[in-house]
Amino acid sequence: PQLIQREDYAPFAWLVPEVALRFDLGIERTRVHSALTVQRNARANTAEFIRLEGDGITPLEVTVDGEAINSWSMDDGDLMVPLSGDTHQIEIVTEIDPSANTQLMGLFASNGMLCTQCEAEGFRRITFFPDRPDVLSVYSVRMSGSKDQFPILLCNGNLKASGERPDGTHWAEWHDPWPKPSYLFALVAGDLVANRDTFTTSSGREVELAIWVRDGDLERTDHAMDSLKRAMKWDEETFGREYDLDTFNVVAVSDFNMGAMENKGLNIFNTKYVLADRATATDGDYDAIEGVMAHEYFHNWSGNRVTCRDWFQLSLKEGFTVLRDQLFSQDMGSESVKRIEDVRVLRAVQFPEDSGPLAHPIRPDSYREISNFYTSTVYNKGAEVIRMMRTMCGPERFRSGCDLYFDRHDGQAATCEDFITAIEDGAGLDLRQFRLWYRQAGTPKVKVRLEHDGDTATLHLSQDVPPTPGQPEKLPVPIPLRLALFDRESGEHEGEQLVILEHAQASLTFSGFAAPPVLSINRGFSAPVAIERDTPVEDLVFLAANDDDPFARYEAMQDLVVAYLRDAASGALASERRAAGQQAILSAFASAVTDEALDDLMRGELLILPGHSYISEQLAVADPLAIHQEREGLKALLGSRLQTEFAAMHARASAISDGSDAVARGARKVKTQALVYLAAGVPERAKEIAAAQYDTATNMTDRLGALMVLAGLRSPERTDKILDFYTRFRDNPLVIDKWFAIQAQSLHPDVIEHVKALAKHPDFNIRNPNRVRSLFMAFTGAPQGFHAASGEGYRLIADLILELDPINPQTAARFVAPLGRWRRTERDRATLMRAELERISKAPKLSRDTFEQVTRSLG
Ligand code: HT7
Ligand code: ZN
Repeated sequence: PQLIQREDYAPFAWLVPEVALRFDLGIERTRVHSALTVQRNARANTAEFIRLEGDGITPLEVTVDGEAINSWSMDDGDLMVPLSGDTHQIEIVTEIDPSANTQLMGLFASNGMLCTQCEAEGFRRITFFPDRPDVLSVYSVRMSGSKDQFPILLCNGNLKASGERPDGTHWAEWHDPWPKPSYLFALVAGDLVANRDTFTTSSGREVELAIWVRDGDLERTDHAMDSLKRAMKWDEETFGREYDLDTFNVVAVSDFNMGAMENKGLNIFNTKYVLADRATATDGDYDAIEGVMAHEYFHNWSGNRVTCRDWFQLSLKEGFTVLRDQLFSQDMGSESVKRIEDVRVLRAVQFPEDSGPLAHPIRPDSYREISNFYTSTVYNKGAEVIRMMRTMCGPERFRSGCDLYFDRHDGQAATCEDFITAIEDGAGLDLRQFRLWYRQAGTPKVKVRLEHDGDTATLHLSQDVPPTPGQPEKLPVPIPLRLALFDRESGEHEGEQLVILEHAQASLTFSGFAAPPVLSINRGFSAPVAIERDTPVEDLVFLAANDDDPFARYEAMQDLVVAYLRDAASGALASERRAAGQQAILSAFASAVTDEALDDLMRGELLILPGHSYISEQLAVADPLAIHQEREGLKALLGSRLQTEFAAMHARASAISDGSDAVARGARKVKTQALVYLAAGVPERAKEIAAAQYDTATNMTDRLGALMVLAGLRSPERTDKILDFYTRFRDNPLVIDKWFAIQAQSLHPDVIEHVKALAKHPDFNIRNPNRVRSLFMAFTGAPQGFHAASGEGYRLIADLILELDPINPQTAARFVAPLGRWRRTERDRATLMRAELERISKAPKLSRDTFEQVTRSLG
């Protein structure tokens, strides 16, 4: 497959100001008539042809200016139409079979309904078109089909007319006045019901809101609707962005490759991010729905009104929109807890990506299949990079920069460079060197050393951006570090400072410290970097107890545990240091459990141990089983030594009444945390408490928390509750996804056997991405199974990739990354992982998606 390079960008030779589409809808046969008004683009090179991209379709008729032509040709799936004048009308007829579309890209059938997914390059599977984001058109669409089968017909924009015919069909005409690229096109046809509401915008326009679901799911859409209205209001207040159509439709589908899609005026969502009630969705699900609902809505400006010039600019819309949804969720709940959660995801997913074979800059330089670049780097690191700009100029100036960006580029397909320039101009920042964050991959490492002499503390900082594939040499990047120096006696500091480390090294002096202060650095995680510091254990204990920045307090606890587990897992911990490390961790955890000044949501965060992947990141080459055993050993130690405290915390939290407020949510969070530690330390006791929590649960958070703990234990309660859970929820696919995931990611020693059996369960369906992810992606997070010394875990994932690739390549390719970490894994396992990648690479016919990921991973 061809390598597409950022440097090769050239504007398209033609403009397509208007598109008229006609769909005769059928599950097995949909006929598409498309009429394009095309004009020569004065800003591009002239061409004698127009290339209209196609993927797996054939033209049944082609006319130019009303005349059928035969002079068209096909080139690699694309339709080439010769054109001699400056303006033409091209009409093309295609026919597609949505029921055969297992890739879920383009027009596909899901549970008897028809829907589309066009980002990034799905529109070309519907009709021939310049399927690139810099071609913006005004769309008029007429849809028709059986009224029985598809009583609801939805498309982008506003409904203009509708009607019925005597033959049992009906039709609807939609018009979207906002020029948009083809990736934002959407249609839905099906038997759906709506939760309807309205929103009055700040300028007084009333917008009709509707969330469309299957009959029976309606009562689980209220939280999604509330989240949408909160997001609309927040975007007006915080970014001055108002909605711009008369209607905003959201449709939930159960077969979907990603979380959701921001099509103009017609967002399509994975049911996972729409449906919730307390009995079937966890607190985490509620938060995710709020976040994704906001994210897609925010795209209306950051993505739709201002879109991307080409797919290399993906982070322009995704990084910015993730930042916007993160800030929204911070404002809706606990700012510090949300920040900690976001950093946890970044370090668990993006840091490993940045240090592995798939590392790429937030603005990549090349790709073969763009779907492979919808990554944590583009999304989450992209958001961190923009967050740093905000940190450096402050929220008000950042807002001015964003206002300028939206004003300047409204209606355009823009670049990351355009965004940076607008922030520079609007916020008054100099971002010349900062642009390197867009060009360079790799997580910068910042070494920190604090010296004390007389009354002066000197802070030595140095940075190093590690080499990544194709980028052996790196330049220093500007790194904004929020820091404070604490007086040990008073436990206070004299104010926080923002230091920008611009060069490879810097030393800063601070006077007025008669005794060595305690350094708190990268507070609030002001920069997405790895801090390397030899902080004495007593300083970490001090910060864990005293830091007034909640993130830094969490970080001190994490550092304490990470240093211990890193050294323990690499066999570098002599028994004395081991005992001292354990003691420090025990006392930090004991104070976190009992500190009355902490709220439970924050307490729950402090009690989460650093994840397996983050600990692996600390080691050049990691032994996954050693990390797993040490981590479980530490949990057991904490669970047995703090058994009384955890049991008391569980009992206290259990007495807090059920609800959706922060207190009740915090209580649920620490209850599960208590169970996690008790299960590791005193399993017999934990079984009883967990079984009781399961039986008396009135909400999914409690029930699933208890089940998760039981799933890792050998016990009759495990069998009993797993069966009970299935029986209770067998009719709810989203809950059955949880049932698969809980078993696949469990700590149980027989997890591989469980996964093999679950893959044969009648409810397993390889065509449903949610189900595949809940079984197999969850399994890659069970180190004792995925990294089994026999290599069976790796084999299982490789087999899945090979089976799934012809069905749904986009989803299959996502499973390559866990195998791709072989270089950073202990030698014997590395050999096994590599062998599986090679086996995949030899498959006779691999998709572009999987081929690219496997090649990069072996490279
Ligand atoms: N912008 C959306 C991306 C997306 C997507 C990409 C490739 C294949 C399927 C997809 N579904 C949605 C999601 C978002 O970031 O909002
Ligand atoms: Zn997005």
